[in-house]
Amino acid sequence: MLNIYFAGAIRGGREDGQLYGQLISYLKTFGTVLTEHVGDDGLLLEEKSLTEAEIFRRDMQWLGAADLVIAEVSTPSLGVGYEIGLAQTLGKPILCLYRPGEKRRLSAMIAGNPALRVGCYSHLAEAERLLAGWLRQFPGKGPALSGERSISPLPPFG
Ligand code: 6IA
Repeated sequence: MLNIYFAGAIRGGREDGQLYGQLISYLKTFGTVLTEHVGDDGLLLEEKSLTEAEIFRRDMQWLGAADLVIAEVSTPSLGVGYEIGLAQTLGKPILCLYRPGEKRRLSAMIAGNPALRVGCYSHLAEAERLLAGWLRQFPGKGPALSGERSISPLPPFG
């Protein structure tokens, strides 16, 4: 089963929080989403019992364990940008999802980065199609199976 690291803005702004939750629900049919709290304000509240250092350490461990990273980048976020940069250094396959808007333009550090796949969309169904198409290249795709947990090696990305 795939271990998926989903990144989305938290302190960058929660305007898309519900959308993250919908994307995460969809991603859960492909594997384990390590960062479910990003799309769930209830779970985020529970994070308040953790120190900032504990959150950082745990997220970095999850990022290291992830098979791939999906980042919703429509709401600019320092944390998401940091995670994308680190994921690239770690050699993780990365898909960025972006809703073009009139007020905001995507950072050139993302839009101009040849190591990233940026998928533009305007509706949830479109984002789901992008995700399904991108995830097709990875073994372990498809609905999560109960029982034994096995992680297959990834094909080279590019
Ligand atoms: O700079 P941002 O806060 O927008 O960064 C968001 C990104 O950093 C997400 O993709 C998360 O993976 C990670 N991140 C930032 N803050 C947290 C957090 N608690 N819990 C988990 N992951 C985080 C923040 C404080 C909470 C008590 C509301």
